[in-house]
Amino acid sequence: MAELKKIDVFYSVHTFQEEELRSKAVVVIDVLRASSTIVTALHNGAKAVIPVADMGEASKIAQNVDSDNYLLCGEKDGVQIEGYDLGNSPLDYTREVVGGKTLIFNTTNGTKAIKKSIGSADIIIASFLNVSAVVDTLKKQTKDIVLVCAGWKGRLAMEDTLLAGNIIHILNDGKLADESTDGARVAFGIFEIYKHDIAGVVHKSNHAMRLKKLIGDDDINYCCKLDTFDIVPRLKEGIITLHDGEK
Ligand code: 3SL
Repeated sequence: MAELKKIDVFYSVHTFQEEELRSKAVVVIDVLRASSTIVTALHNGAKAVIPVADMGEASKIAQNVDSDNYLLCGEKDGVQIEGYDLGNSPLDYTREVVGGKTLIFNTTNGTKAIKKSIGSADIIIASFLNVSAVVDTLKKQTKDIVLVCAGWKGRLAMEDTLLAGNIIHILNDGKLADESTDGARVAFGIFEIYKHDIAGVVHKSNHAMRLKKLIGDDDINYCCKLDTFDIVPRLKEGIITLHDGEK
């Protein structure tokens, strides 16, 4: 039997230090909605996504690039930022809108999680939309794996926890390594309990409730779809593309 992968799970941007990720392979998870949006945008032909930590960084980059080729995208507390070309609804990132463009992407938790992971050995982006492709990539990974859930302002997010558990579950054929970390045990256990009703549980999550008040159900339904895309976005030198990750 293949050896079970050693995996840790961090539950929000605030629960780890950058040093803890050095030499690790990191998977960033923000189901609602940043990682789902990144996966969708790249699938729909966006050239690249530049994650930024805040509005200041976003506008600095935007001022120095040709606006015909770049789009300024993102949200604050779920709402499109004034003056931005797009918010954070994956449904808006169609081929017509994002094809050939580089996206400067600024979100409340997701892009902060990605930025904080810079410095690790490898960084890929996971959502339910590309979970099997992510697992296939992780099967070849020789480094220790850390699943970084973006969470919400320092809190655990149920939807991210479920995806972390789903990744561990598929990667280790439904088993948990004896020496698993507490983080991995919790995510795996939550997934085991709710695996037959992922969408139902995501819809009841705190973040889904917040989003429903702002924009309704459509994004949540979309972000719960499994294995829609066979792609793995990867961050290199500060830019997310498919070049190294596409299978
Ligand atoms: O926190 C984030 O990065 C966002 O994905 C949150 S929201 O879904 O746009 O509200």
